[in-house]
Amino acid sequence: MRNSPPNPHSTQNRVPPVSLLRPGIRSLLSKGLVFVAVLQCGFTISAQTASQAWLKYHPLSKPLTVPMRVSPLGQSLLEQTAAIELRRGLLSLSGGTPLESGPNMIELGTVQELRKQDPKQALPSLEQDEFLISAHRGDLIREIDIIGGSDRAILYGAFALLRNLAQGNDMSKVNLRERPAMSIRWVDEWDNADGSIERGYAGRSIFFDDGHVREDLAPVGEYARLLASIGIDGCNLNNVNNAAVFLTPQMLEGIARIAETMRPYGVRVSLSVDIASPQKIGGLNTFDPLDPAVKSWWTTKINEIYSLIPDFAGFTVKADSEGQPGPASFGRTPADAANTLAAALAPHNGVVLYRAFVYNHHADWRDPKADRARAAYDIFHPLDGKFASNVIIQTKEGPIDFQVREPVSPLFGGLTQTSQAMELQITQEYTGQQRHLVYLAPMWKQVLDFDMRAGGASTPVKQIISGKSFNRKLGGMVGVSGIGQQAWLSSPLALANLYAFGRLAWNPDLTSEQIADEWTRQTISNDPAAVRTVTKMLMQSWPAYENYTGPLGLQTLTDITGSHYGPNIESSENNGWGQWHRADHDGVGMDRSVATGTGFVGQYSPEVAKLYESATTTPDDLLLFFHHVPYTWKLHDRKTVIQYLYDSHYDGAAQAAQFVDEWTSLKARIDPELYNDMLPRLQYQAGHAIVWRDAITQYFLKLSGIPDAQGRAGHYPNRLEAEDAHLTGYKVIDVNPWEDASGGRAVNCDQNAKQPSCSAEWTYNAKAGRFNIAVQYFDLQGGTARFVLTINGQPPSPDASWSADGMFPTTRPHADNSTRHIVHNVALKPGDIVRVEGTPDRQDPAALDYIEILPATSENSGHS
Ligand code: GCW
Repeated sequence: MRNSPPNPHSTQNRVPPVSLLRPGIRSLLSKGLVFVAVLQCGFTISAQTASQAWLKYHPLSKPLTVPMRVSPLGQSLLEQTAAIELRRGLLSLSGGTPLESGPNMIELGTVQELRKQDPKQALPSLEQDEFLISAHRGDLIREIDIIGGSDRAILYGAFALLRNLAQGNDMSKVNLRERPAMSIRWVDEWDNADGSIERGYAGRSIFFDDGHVREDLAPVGEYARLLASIGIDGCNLNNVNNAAVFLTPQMLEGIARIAETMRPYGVRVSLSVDIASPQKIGGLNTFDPLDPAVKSWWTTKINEIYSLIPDFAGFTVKADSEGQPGPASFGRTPADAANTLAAALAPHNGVVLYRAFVYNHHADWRDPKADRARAAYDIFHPLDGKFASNVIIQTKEGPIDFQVREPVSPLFGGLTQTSQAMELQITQEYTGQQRHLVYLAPMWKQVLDFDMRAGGASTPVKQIISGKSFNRKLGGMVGVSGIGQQAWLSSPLALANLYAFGRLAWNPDLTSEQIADEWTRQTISNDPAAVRTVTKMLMQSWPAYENYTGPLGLQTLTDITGSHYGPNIESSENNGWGQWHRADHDGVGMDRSVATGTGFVGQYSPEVAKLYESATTTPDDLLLFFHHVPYTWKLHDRKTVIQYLYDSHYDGAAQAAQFVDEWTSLKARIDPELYNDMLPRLQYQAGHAIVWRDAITQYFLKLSGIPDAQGRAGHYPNRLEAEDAHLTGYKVIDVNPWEDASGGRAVNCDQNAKQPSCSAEWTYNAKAGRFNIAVQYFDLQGGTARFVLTINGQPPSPDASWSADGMFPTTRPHADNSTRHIVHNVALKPGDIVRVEGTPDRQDPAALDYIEILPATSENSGHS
């Protein structure tokens, strides 16, 4: 199947964000007066809405269990927002019941407001972002109070109430008191000023275009709603690379508009800064962080920012990393750079999130002691205690780079006198780029729950980053979000990751299943079968992806110098990037032990190091991250490493096929638009999982010389290779890397005027019957080739002709764009001529890998 185009935007619930309403309407809305009218006339300002994500508020099948009248005690912007959100949500959940005017009500207020109203009332003392929701029932009146430690907490309470109601929970006797575990709950955008997004897979930026802040900020307001609904309080707007331009006066004015748009939702903006800005845009001849002129430049710039954006949250810094300038150029440390910024931000309560992602990407791969995994700890641990109190060290969850599985970064246990945040990726850079379903919460949970045993005590990562373990005021979680104009994250199910990120930053003790369940109920349906099936799919998706990409701690075996998408096993080796797996003829894995390897293991506390130091005690799923072992090494269940590599890839691909069947089982139970949007994505994934499976199993078969005990790897009895076909016009090509194509080769149709199309023909000579025919081809960027399959000159069904119109990376045939189209239920008998005709278009040469004759299935089965 081909990848479907982006989701057409849903038109449900188009109500503009609070920030875009004229003040007059805003105040009427906050009093509840014109809300029905607003809902009805639709206000179609923004095509991109929060209702495309989880804020759908589908009408419930039962009557609401809470009063519909919402009465805020105060007038602040956030309290108004809370009232508006509640009215909007209740109206929609109740199926449009007119707003009540009787005595029953939901009352909103801060602790101070309530105290003012009734000085005798016993009130709890609440922290800044803490809320209490409680129900009171008298003889004549039902009331629900949402009390906040601040007006933002009231907004969080309002969303918590709606979240529960949307899941069908009875809130008539509610008594819910919550506060966020972490003070930093930020999303990072890697948006560029030109509107492109680094590692974004959902179209262009909602913030920037062509060097400016966009005129239309309606989607930004909708995004802020989404963020606030899960308790996210900060949004860093721009890419950590190439950030200097964002500090120009013209840009800052635009950023102030963004801040204004997000402010009604309590989301504060921050910026990534380039440490070389004083030189790049400030006209100085240095950016040495200890130079007085540089310090004063930053102070002036920061004051300018705060004069435009009084609640500006702070800076994120990537320095001395992957070509970005940094303090090392002047012999200064990250602490010197961070503290210079921190000093200028401190009077405004701003913070610096300094990224620990600092490493040498020109490492010597011939040096067995070189190890990128060591870098963060080696650089930052010695600086512990040297950072100003408003500096937070932001560390990626693992020591390499968002791979499908890594151990937890040892730095979390190595900074006991420094505030820390964990950075993770919501955008699926190394995990299938949203074309593959990968629910990441289980992966994040493993990190959050991992006990670093720092100082020999219980110190799970979640306690460290929430500040509890080492008694720090600041700390938290930062998610690189990658949202864009195409339905936020392009794939509807990928939004579960954004949701899960916020929920875990609020409460890292929630389980991934609970979060999947909540998300599904709000987004898809409360139907038990739908909830069960979608939750199951989500929970199985990361293990499945790990199985068919990089099991046993091999990391994602992807094209690391290119797209980071399809398989390219050797791209990790023989270069300075340090994502080495050291596979050779005898064995695989990187020795990071203290005794014989790079010594990385020694960066963990003794108890954790003891676990990883020996290959026999290292958990199987991280074995090859920590050790180089022969292919015949026995895992804990006695299976050999090589056999596990084969089995896991076949299991993972089978699991991906299963997702299609699970999804189709929901057809009658869920919204048809959602159903149809997701189905081709899952079908594509099932096909691409086979590409991954075959690439890695073929590769390790050849390298190890050890056959698959089940005879699958390298043997494809139902396949007819394009290079073996009778070819007209098509030319045989070598695919690079070879494992990306079946047998290492494919055929290309070079366009020329005399011959507008090419064909490959095979004579069928197995038993007669009905079959599915899978055509494996390469769908390149820069053109839309066309294909037709015929049997004895006739297309067997309407689905036998199709266009290669998917959106895949790169412009040469390899695994990134290898995809399959299945023609179902075709009658074949010996002697039949099976022919594929390819018509190239511009840069797309209609390249073909093979066809595969499979048992016939129904059209929407994944097992084809
Ligand atoms: O993983 C790498 C990404 C880069 C990114 C970098 C980082 C923003 O491939 O695109 O740059 O990490 O985190 O800084």
